[in-house]
Amino acid sequence: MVSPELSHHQYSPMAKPYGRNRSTPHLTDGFLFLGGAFFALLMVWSFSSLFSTAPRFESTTVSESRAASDGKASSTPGCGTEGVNLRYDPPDATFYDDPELVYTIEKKVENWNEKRKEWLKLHPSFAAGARERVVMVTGSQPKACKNPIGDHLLLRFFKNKVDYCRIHGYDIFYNNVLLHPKMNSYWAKLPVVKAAMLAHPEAEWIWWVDSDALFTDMEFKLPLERYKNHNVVVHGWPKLIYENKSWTSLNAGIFLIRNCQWSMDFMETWANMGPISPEYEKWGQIQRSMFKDKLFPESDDQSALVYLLYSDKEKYYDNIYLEGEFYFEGYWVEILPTYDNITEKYLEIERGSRTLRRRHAEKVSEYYAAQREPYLKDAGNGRWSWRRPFMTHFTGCQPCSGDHNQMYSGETCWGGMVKALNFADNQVLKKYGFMHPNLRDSSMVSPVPFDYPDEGPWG
Ligand SMILES: *[C@@H]1O[C@H](CO)[C@@H](O)[C@H](O)[C@H]1NC(C)=O
Ligand SMILES: *[C@@H]1O[C@H](CO)[C@@H](O)[C@H](O)[C@H]1NC(C)=O
Ligand SMILES: [Mn+2]
Repeated sequence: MVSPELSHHQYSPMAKPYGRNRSTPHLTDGFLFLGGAFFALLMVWSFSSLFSTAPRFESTTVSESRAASDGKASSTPGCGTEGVNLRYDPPDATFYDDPELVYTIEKKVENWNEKRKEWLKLHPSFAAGARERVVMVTGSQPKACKNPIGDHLLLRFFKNKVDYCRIHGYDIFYNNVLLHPKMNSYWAKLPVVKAAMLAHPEAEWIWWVDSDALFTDMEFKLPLERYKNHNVVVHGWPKLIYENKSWTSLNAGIFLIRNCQWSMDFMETWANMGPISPEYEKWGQIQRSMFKDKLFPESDDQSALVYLLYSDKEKYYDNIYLEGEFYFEGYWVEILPTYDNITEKYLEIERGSRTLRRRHAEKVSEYYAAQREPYLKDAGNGRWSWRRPFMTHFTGCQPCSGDHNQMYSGETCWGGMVKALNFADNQVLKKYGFMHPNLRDSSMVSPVPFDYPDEGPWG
């Protein structure tokens, strides 16, 4: 069950001029994939159930009584779930009332676009911001981690995702059960993503993020506009798929998938190269013969995805956006050495901007992110850039099982994670008036002194 022992080359993106999609990738080195510890993944912990409706949706309570009758939004709809009516579900039949509908990965869902549309029509307060709405899905295995610090690390990785979602108004679902007994390890995410699509007809995108990946730029937002003609977005490089035929030509640990019928069909095809398939063994052999750099015999989700892109380019290449312009996820070994200089660069920017030094409520963080953008126009993206890397992925480190790839020492992995987590946490803690003065020391915090601006209304 422990997954494949991996050792292979790693690729990754280089900065690329903005704007063009999927032209030639500049790669250099990159990422690994994962392996082990993924046995299971997943789990749950829906935020909304924990904090119930009160704190997040305050604005809706005011005019709820007025809005409840027709499900209209009670305030301006955003791209998140603010301004929606959480207390309205009309008696009209929807796909949820269809006894034939099942959530499991083996059974087809048909006419999903129509069903979703119908549901949105009956829930107009959700319809308004639906095109931009994202639900993040992540998780880990059902059992305690074997690595003694594994559960602590997973908690911090999860906290990081919660922070990111809170700042940007996204919902998040954490799953820690195996939804299909055969779909374990790296295959476990597929049944969860499918279930999340059905559970969230209000969301246009489901965003799967591995438990070993974290946001290291809390301000960056996905350029969803760029993906408007695509149904799946994954970090990858066409040249490595079509010329090198490498199983690490993309990374399946983080992906966006549009909540639509195409994606339902795609998930079915994808999942059918996994352990639920009677042909599972055969798929492993096919992958191995096709990808010379794949060293383990079992069919895996990432090779399966590369296989689909390679063998049926016509069908998949136009639908799957291979994002190579920024760190949609990035290989931690490449990113780790850059945090210190980046921290310094950002401080330098802030020293020159009264606006960026101004204290503010966490809720308005996106405003300040936009104010910072002009200062980052020369920063580049991806490799060699001094922009904060969007996501750092601890591929091969296996925080939960501890069965890290032998290419790295455990200390390198755990120390790297602590540094990355604190680098990210500083961006959050600052809004609460504190910071980690030393990225290697998680327990130490200092208050952030009030930084008097030189002039202006609050000086
Ligand atoms: C991909 O293939 C080309 C030519 O076949 C080779 O020069 C290059 O090094 C390969 N890239 C990687 C990352 O393996
Ligand atoms: C950080 O900046 C210093 C000084 O500019 C430079 O010498 C060093 O190579 C940089 N380190 C990294 C990892 O980019
Ligand atoms: Mn991973």
